Amino acid sequence: MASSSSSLAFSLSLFLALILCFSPTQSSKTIGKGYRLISIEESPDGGFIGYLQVKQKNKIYGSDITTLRLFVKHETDSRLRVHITDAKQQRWEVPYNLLPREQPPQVGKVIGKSRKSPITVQEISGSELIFSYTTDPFTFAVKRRSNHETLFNTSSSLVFKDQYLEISTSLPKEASLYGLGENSQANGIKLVPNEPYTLYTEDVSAINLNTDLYGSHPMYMDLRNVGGNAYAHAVLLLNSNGMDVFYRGDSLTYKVIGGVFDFYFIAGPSPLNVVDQYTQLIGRPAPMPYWSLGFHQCRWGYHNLSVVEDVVDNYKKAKIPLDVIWNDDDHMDGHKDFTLNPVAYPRAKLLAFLDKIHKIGMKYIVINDPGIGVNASYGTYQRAMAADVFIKYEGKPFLAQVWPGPVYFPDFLNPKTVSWWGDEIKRFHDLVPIDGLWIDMNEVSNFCSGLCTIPQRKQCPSGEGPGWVCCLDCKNITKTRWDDPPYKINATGVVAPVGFKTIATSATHYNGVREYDAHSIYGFSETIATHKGLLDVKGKRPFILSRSTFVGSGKYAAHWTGDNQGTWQSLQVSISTMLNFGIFGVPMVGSDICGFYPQPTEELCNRWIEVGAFYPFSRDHANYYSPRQELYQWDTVADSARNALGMRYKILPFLYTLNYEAHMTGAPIARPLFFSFPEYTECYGNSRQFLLGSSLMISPVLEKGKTEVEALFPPGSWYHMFDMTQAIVSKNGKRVTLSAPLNFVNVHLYQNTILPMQQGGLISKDARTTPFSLVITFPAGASEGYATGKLYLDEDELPEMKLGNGQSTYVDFYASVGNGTVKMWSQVKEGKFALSKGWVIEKVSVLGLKGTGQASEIQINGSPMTKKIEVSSKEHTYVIGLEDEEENKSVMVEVRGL
Ligand code: MIG
Repeated sequence: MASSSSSLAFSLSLFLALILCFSPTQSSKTIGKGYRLISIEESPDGGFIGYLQVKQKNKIYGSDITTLRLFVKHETDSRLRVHITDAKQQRWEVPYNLLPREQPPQVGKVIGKSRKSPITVQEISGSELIFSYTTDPFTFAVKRRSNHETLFNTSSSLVFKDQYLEISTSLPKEASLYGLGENSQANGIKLVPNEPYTLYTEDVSAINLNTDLYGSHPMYMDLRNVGGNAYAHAVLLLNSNGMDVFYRGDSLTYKVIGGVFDFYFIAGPSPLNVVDQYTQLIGRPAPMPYWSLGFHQCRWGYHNLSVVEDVVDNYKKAKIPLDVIWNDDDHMDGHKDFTLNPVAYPRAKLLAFLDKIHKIGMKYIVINDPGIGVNASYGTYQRAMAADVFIKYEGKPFLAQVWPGPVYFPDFLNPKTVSWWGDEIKRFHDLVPIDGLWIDMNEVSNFCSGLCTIPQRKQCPSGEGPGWVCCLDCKNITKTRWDDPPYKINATGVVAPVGFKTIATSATHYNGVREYDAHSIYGFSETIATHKGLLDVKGKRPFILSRSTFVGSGKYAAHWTGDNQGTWQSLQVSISTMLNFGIFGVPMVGSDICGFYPQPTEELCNRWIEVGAFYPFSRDHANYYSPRQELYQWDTVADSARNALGMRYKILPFLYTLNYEAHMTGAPIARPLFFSFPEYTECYGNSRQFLLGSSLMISPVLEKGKTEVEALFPPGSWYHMFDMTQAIVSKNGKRVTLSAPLNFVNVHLYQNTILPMQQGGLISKDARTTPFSLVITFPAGASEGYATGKLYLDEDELPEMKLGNGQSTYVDFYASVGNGTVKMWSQVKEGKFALSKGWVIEKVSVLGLKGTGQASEIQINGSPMTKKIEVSSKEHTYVIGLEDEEENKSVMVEVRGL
């Protein structure tokens, strides 16, 4: 069973080793006596520069760096940076060209005059975050000004060696932590003390719980309820080297095998403020084309084009929405990137097929792996060799093996590679007009470990089946301290040395950069190059799906959570991984719906599409060896899909507006409940429900045999999306058992909301042209209330997503009820675009009104409204046309006499 079996076996043993060897007390004693602060003063750029002297050297994990340079700067009102590095020599840092940010002053020259500072506690105040420190030993703390809480406090000593950095903070017991991934967290999003959190990108299947997976995001959000008020902040350790983060409940310790300490403290104080400030630093999430919010069907093993055509037909027949059809590597010739298999995917036929689906607005995406087949007659390889783009080992391209057999890996840190890659994308696009690219195996994954050569006699197979077994002649490389670092990450280091099934860590990138340092940014650098390539070729908003991610990947790509299983546990875990990626600034995320391997039961697939229909990125994908699992394969699943995806296609304008919000402010599309209810501690760890935006709550069934679900309802009124006359009123927050028959998913809309909807359809392009409706929710039965909502619309394939280009419209909707009158008005920015498209609001539904009151008069912009289609006791529906709307004028709807 292809890669899953190898990674499964490996991962199971890794898992066991973790259980056996990880203990919470492991090396919790610090090594050495830390550093003494010998001077500190203001630097010309408004920061502070200090120097630290080691107090007592030792040789554990290498020798200490004698003098460190401390740089502290309040970069913004809400962001404090604490950067510690070798005072004399430049060390490896996440490249500033990949992740643009302020540069700290150069090391090597002492800025200003050194002077002895008084040996007391000192403070450097910014606005909301205060940096305080002690001098001997040097420790520092970060405090929140407004409530005097200590957010970070490195009371124990600092360790700084070439290949081992350690620092700890204490934590109060009310801190609840989220983040530190990529990791499948069986216990949900809230971090659990004494579980290992290791960050190093690896091709380890996502079914492995609590182990490092494909991406590295050394960031956590800390949410605390202090005396009834919630405060959230975040801590990013911007470092791409492998690390273990030990969270013990009352403390957190970083053990990092290289780079520098580059901490960013993000003040919040709300969870939404945190992601806003965080993505301001690391890059705002990418705008997504409208169609990418539609449903996607993929699988590994669509053996030829007819199968693909058949899948598209069957979706249509079953009346299940489908926007995008995907190919895994089946379209390739011998698994080589940028090629077509002439027999299974003959070009002329493929072009005809694409022409047909493009005409109706459907899209086509294919996979692409970083490994370039070593094959003298392969054009991509020839051009790569000519441009000298590969990662090297001892001066020669580093040899690895992936699906095509022997491969070399492009070095995306090299600008020449980026140009070559762009050219390959262009050539491929000329061959096949793809709409996006799926970049897989970019951790980077290698079937072999160590230094390999192509065996003389043996033929190295390519392809499925035994293709994933390493067939090269390889030997371990242990000769350098990069291959065998003194401190082993993975909590134990016993099972997965840093070069295991990837590039040898002593291999070199552009400018002599070591794989040891750059390993976890491989996927990130490939993502940036792919984004540039697609944008240059198509001139349209790129869609990229990447398996490996790093801090900042969300600016370019969507992410799926990798190889899961058709099990209830994988379904459950998918929610926490998705929610974490929202916090990481990668809001376009989802898991393989119905599971990658092995196949789901029919019941599970029903439940999965009911969750997956609300993933920001919604795609059914399966392994080569899995039976077919398209949604139409079972009648019950088809039914569930029509219900759940039917709802998704009606709320597409809302999802698209969330995409816009994400792009503007970093706000996740799918959010943990605490984003909207941070004061309500009951919901802090909740990973069985989630919100889309601030107010649409999904409460799915996640267990076998259940037709009911117990759901938490934070305080307020919640309206049933599939039957708007039903509401759940939760005064102080409560758990409610909801009925959930097999084909039904519970989705509730919170009070105070104006939700823009359309009428749905089978392809987003069609759904997009249907009339709009607005649902206004007031607190149930309240005589007074308000509601707000927003809507963003644009020409969705423009590279940028913004106002001001004449091809977008933004509307803020407001409504209030009071004195027996409902008022609704809006503020339209650049309404011309929406009007030019003929987009109108046809219907407004008002939920939560008291009594059965017939409205005596309804006004729009002061004039009486003519058509009234439905007034029931709980739902008041009116038809409203907004055609006469003038640029930037408000539209006012008034309902009187209730
Ligand atoms: O070694 O391209 O996670 O989604 O179907 C397996 C084949 C390579 C791993 C991806 C999976 C994809 C598969 N790939």
